[in-house]
Amino acid sequence: MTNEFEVEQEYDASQIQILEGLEAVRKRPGMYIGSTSIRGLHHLVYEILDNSVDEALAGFCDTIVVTLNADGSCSVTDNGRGIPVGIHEKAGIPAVEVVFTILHAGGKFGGGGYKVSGGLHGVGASVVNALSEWLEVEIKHEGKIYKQRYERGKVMYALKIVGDCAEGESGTRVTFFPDREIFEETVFEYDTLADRMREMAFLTAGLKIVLEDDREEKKSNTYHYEGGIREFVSYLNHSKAALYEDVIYCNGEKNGVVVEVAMQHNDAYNESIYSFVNNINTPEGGMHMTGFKNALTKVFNKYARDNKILKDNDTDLSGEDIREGLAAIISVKISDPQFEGQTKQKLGNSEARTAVDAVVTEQLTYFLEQNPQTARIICEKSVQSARARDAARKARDLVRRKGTLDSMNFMGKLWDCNSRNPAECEIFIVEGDSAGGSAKKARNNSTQAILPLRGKILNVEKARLDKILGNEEIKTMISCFGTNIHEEFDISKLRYDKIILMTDADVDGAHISTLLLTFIYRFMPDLIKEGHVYLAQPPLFKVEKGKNVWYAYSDRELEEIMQAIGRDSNNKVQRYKGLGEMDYKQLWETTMDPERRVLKKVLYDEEQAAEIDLTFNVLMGDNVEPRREFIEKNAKYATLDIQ
Ligand code: TTJ
Repeated sequence: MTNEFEVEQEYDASQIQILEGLEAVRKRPGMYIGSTSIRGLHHLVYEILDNSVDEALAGFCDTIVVTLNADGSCSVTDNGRGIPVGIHEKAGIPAVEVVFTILHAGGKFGGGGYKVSGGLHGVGASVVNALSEWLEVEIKHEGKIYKQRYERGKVMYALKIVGDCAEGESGTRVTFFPDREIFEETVFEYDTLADRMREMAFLTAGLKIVLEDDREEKKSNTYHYEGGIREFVSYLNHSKAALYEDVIYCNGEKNGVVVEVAMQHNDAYNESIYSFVNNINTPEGGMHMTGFKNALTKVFNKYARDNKILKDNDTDLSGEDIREGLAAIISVKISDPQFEGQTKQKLGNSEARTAVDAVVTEQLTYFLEQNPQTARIICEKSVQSARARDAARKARDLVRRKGTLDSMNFMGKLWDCNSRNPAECEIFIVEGDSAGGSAKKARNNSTQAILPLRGKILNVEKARLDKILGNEEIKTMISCFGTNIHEEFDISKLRYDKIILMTDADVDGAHISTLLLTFIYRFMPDLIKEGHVYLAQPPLFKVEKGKNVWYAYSDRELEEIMQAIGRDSNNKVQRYKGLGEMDYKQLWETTMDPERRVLKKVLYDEEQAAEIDLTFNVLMGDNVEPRREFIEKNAKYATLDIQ
């Protein structure tokens, strides 16, 4: 039986091989797109989008429209040459059918160029097809509109002409509906896709990418940056105060590697440096990042000495000093990228180090000679950073010599646990002495340590290292965790498997948690990336009826309890204002007992690295305006705590 789409399909050996290939994808989707979570769902979009971006990089497309359709499908439309519709000489079927039905047959027709698609996760459009309930491709080419439809990878009908278009018009549109049998979640997240569209547009100067949401909440954003990564750096610095007007830009090609670098210092103290290969984010850095850092240190030290900013007996500026407050994007295009590292997100090609080092050395040297004022500003900031780092080192040494950074200092503050096996230990960072006292009484002292915080900790986003290391609460946490910080960080020294922030369920408690997360993110980010940081979830309400007690952790849960037990008069509902209102038994059973408590794990999505960095700075940094904008934009997600 066939419907209007299906035709009686003769399956010869090649078709059977095609179906077996796509079946393999459906059997083990995680092997092809990493996971079937929301991240895997979004990778379907990136996989299709990358093909259109390749067409833009080849110079034949300048506009891509990504549409989240009301029916739950996603369309990607470009104005490129259009996927070829001619018969593929080896396969004996149209080239476009090869792209969508034969595994890894993607890539670009014709060699050369720097493919974005087929990169790190580049599995080819056929994988998207196999994991879609249906997929339709429409191509405008030489006055005709071609169309083909597939269902779970199976061809529904041969490529056919369905209409006419203007002679000179060309392009490709792919619409796919993710398979609900495969994906846990099939509702696309607009903001997540928007972040990647913005990043892709920054990385591809001149390319216009439009993201449209035609579902309930209709909206659209256009990302178009003629300045490319120079505008990316300005975006990274938009919530900070730049130290000089220009964004420093270097670009060139060396031994087949296309190099683009943009950088600008701001008045903050952390580095925001992101690297890409063929528009693919490389959070673990690699050879291109090494080449950049080598060139920067070499060029600025030479400039500082030649211009007597560094005296003969001064020690060299360190890379960290020069990169303090630096926002930078390193983008290289290379025809055969080798990905290494723990998550295969580190560039291994040594020619990229040579190329980036050469291009940046040559062009940065020229820029500094042409812009002595800017050069001096950067060198002097680096010298100040070196002095602050020395002061911090002296503070650390002094503190260590006084024995207050070793196991003695935090004895007065930390109620440690008896076990010395980090895998079973956890430390509660508790707001306030009264909650700290309850937590100490409540805890299992074999595996649970308690560190009470006296008041709000320093906002490290606005402070320099020497001041931060002079702060008692900060020093104590560094000592308690055991890993040290920054380049001396060693996760194997972590003394607790779980670092649990336990603060009041009110605005002040949220603020303290945010200050703590800022400190951990800026000084020991791998604690978050490796999944060691959690937020305790104390109850919001206690409901008593007769001898029975219930705890509610949200307004919705309170509602459910009230409906379940009835709302008669002898119900007593207590809204907890803080942890201190619970006695230690209640604190144990509701918030600390591993058998009964709920913890929120703080997650870190590498694909959102730049956005996370920016968000911390917007929320915790000096500039009020970007924070106000952020709050206005996100207020709808907040659950207001009206006292
Ligand atoms: C390659 O060079 C020959 C002419 O066709 C070029 C090409 O493949 N262009 C192209 C492919 N433009 N857009 C695509 C494409 C677009 C989407 C949305 C999805 C896929 C798989 C390919």
